Amino acid sequence: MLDDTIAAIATPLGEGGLAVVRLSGPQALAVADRAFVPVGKSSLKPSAAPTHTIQYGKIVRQGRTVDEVLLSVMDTVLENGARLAEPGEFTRRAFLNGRIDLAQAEAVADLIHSRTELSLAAANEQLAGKLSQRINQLRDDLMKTLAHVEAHIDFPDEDIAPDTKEQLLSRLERGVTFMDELLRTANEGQIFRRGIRTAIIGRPNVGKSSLLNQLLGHDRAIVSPIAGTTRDTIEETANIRGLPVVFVDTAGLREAGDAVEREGIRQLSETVRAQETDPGAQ
Ligand SMILES: Nc1nc2c(ncn2[C@@H]2O[C@H](COP(=O)(O)OP(=O)(O)OP(=O)(O)O)[C@@H](O)[C@H]2O)c(=O)[nH]1
Ligand SMILES: [Mg+2]
Repeated sequence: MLDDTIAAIATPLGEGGLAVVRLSGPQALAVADRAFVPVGKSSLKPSAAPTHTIQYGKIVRQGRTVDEVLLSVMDTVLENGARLAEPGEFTRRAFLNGRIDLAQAEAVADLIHSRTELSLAAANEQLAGKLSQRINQLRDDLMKTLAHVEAHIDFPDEDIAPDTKEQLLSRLERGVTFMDELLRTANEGQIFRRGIRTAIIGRPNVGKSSLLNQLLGHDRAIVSPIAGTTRDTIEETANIRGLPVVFVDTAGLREAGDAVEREGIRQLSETVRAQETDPGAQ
């Protein structure tokens, strides 16, 4: 497998002004030489370019320019026996080596999948170890308190400078406050991660799907003057002031006509029930 020359788009698929394409393997330079035409006096063809430099040129296909590109030749790690990392492998190693903890490892996934700027900021904070620091601080505080109490019980006659009742209480209260806050922001974290689910519910033909389309800014759901147009639930995420909001368009509520519509209404009641039991539920 390592003899293969492989190529992949390293940036996420979809719309975007820039893309990074990775090309590795023994034939990487030869392949790049065929596709890349250097532009300008100082640009070199890939096989002649020193590593860690950037060459300006264009990608040409059958005589026609496809795009302008910047090309960089990296060290030939794969040729020298390294294999391509599996998804998440670098993170797993960092975790196993103790370089990051579980909260940080989770943040890597959040970072990659973050749907809005705010989610991204939250994931970055967690990755930087903010959450871990605070939890470690809490743990230290509790251990200290426990040690004091136990020392006092086990060695009442020793002359250990005891924590006063006030000191103990204030430290415990600080811990409780912190945990309360953590629990409160846990909900927030879920929202950043998965979005707020919001069902659009109402009688048939009142404009539910039109509302969804307006909120999304494109025509996702079919709109028609016929009652009972929407039969399935339709889910789509919108970025509302930085928060990911998952809108669920639903079948209009009425005495269901046929089996298909009854199923749509059943799904709707399930969505609402899930929402009631767990606000962050997917
Ligand atoms: N006048 C007016 N018509 C609207 C408005 N919003 C939607 N409509 C029209 O109302 C009709 C029904 O709209 P939909 O968005 O399909 O309504 P719905 O609630 O999704 O309908 P069902 O899926 O059948 O339950 C369509 O003909 C829309 O063009 C509005 O604000 N004003
Ligand atoms: Mg509809």
